[in-house]
Amino acid sequence: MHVSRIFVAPEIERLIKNNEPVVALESTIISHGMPYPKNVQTALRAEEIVRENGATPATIAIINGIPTIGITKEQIDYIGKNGEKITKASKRDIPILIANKQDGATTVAATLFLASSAGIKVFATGGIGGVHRYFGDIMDISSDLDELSKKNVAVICAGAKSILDIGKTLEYLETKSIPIIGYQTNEFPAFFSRKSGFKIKYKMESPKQIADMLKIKWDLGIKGSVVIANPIPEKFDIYGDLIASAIESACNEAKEKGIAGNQVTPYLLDEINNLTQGKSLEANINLVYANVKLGAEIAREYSKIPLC
Ligand code: PSU
Ligand code: MN
Repeated sequence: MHVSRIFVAPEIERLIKNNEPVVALESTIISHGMPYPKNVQTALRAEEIVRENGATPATIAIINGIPTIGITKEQIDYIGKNGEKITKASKRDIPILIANKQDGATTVAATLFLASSAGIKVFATGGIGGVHRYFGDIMDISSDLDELSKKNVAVICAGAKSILDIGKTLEYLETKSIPIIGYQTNEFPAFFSRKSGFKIKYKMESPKQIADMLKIKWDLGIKGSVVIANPIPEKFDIYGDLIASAIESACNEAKEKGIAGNQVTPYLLDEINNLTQGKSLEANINLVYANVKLGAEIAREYSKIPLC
């Protein structure tokens, strides 16, 4: 597929054309979500897990002004090494980075936009952005939520962290008609923990059941994503107080220091990692692995459904 101003790696292009399973992966998680070198190791291992589960990964980033679907291992390393020096690119940043021939690590919103332009149907990540805490004072709603309502690409995530206002985030998703499916659960997961206290209406047991529903939704012309909420594997769940107090003090500190805009999430992730002595990073890495595995399984099932 030749999409104007977007480069799709030839392997990925061929697979999409043949309706073979491809899983999109984002790159802000590499540049801003984790420290080097674990960010690069995680991104490469995530790609391997997708392959081990019968699909092909397409990590997405803007390289030298070219939105690229399926960056190379060397490019993953480059983004990871340069970390926060690379622009965190949401959808609104894309045309500017192209015009300026700059690099960009794509957020969920930007990755959704680019994956969808290339014809990819499944995207796996760690966590989506949402409505931030203190919404009354600071109107911070991630553009991830808006893009989720526009693109026919399923997003597998481990729910939303309680650095966000989970209740308001769920309400916003409802307003935007974005279905939320709990993978083998009726509770919306809170990223580092399997439980958030918020129930979700629909639970599905298998990748096939999810793939069939996606096909029905998009056949009907109901535009937009479906959020597939996959709880962190039990073994890595950070229960109760440890994570709650780390999140609480990180959020207060960010507010006191006046951290704002798109710097909030990276700042909090780093601070929470320090406060939990690395436990939250381990959790983050392992929930990503679980999500990309489920993403590969869903993409495989989706590609088995006859096109019509
Ligand atoms: N949550 C994480 N790690 C991340 C992000 C979210 O646990 O790296 C990134 C994703 O790329 C997401 C973005 O799309 O942060 C949301 O940022 P903002 O709230 O500024 O829209
Ligand atoms: Mn924001």
